[in-house]
Amino acid sequence: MEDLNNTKERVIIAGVSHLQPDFDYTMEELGSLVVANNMEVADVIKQNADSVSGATYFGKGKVTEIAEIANADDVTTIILNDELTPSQIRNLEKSTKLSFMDRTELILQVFSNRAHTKQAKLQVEIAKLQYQLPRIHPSGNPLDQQSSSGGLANRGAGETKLEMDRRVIRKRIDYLRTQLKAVDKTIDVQSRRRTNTTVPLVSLVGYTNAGKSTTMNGLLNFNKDDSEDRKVFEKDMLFATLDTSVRKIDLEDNTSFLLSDTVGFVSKLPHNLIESFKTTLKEAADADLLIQVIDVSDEHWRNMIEVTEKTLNEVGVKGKPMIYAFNKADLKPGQQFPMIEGDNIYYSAIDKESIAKLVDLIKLKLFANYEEVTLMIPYKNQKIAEEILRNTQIISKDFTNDGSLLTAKLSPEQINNYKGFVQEKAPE
Ligand SMILES: Nc1nc2c(ncn2[C@@H]2O[C@H](COP(=O)(O)OP(=O)(O)OP(=O)(O)O)[C@@H](O)[C@H]2O)c(=O)[nH]1
Ligand SMILES: [Mg+2]
Repeated sequence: MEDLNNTKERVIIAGVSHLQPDFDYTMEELGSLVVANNMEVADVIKQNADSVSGATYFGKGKVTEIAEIANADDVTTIILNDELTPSQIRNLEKSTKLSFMDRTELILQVFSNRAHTKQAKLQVEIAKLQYQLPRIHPSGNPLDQQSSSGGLANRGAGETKLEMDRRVIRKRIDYLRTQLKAVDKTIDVQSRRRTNTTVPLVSLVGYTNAGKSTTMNGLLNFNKDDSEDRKVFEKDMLFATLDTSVRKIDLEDNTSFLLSDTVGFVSKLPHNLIESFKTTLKEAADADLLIQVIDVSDEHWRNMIEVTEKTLNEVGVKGKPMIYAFNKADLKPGQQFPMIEGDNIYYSAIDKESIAKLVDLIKLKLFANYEEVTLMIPYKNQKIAEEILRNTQIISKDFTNDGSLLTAKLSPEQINNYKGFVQEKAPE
């Protein structure tokens, strides 16, 4: 969202190192998340300590220092690099009179601002309520307005206000889950599984801002009948994409595949959020091939691969064939591109030649187990002949007295589907 009035809230970001090897990097990223949430970083405070304090996250001296710096900077909000316990936040707020927001809440806010589709909105709201559930307390809880409408009379005997508030939140989560299920179902029905099972699915995955959507648009451009309205949204900001888009890419040789673009990852992505986004990531789980897009011009790219693979594991996406697509090679001095090395490609999503090379690699990976077979399809099965002509790479066709004689490259699944018509397989 653009801020036209330029009245961004200034905040301080702060964190304890507690033996995290990538501490500095996660702090830098916290700064980017702050910017993504339309706020401004006024100061950065770090504490080097092997562990966090159970009561206040920071050590005592640091808490005093934070209060002083905030005062001098004229800042009232501190953003923390980890997810804190509800009591840690309360203790910090009590002793400093400042307000504290942890990394989880910040990420939830960014997602909340970015959510446009009904599915994304529901997913984010569920994750937000789950985050709030253990954190509400009788004073100043977020659902005061809703819960007060029932009035005292509606409360069960002995039920405290806190219990009632929690009950209201749980009910709301249940309600939203039912809604989400209905939306997911509609989307699933629209998905390729119902309409076309023979076209392989390729999923773009990776860190946020790596260039997944730009890569998708590059591949759409490459498509033989490209049209503007099939493009997806790409922008230099964290979490530009929150939902999944699937597009069919038709290649010149009559092969095609479905391509999906989805939400990106970030380190310490809240568990609740990952849970709620599982359905969004379903396309990746169903994919025949994953393209992990990596911003190779960012010095932290190794870290980003690690986070991406850890998150994919968490949502149960394991052991899939993968292309490592090192993007933004144009921004890395001295990096040769486009260049393929095994399963790796160095490329730039905004460079046509790069996209052509990427297509080569996709084809190599995707159609590696395809075989050339000859089929004789009697004219009474004309529909099947049409299906093959439409969906596969045809090597030769001949319309004989007995029927259509087609030689085509088929997947093992297709060969099985049409096995009654297969005449011979080409020699290995
Ligand atoms: N110079 C250069 N810029 C690129 C390249 N690929 C992507 N970008 C830019 O990087 C920014 C992020 O690109 P997106 O495609 O939106 O990234 P994404 O991975 O979809 O990000 P999220 O949807 O936020 O997860 C945009 O400003 C793109 O124009 C590239 O190869 N070279
Ligand atoms: Mg995107």
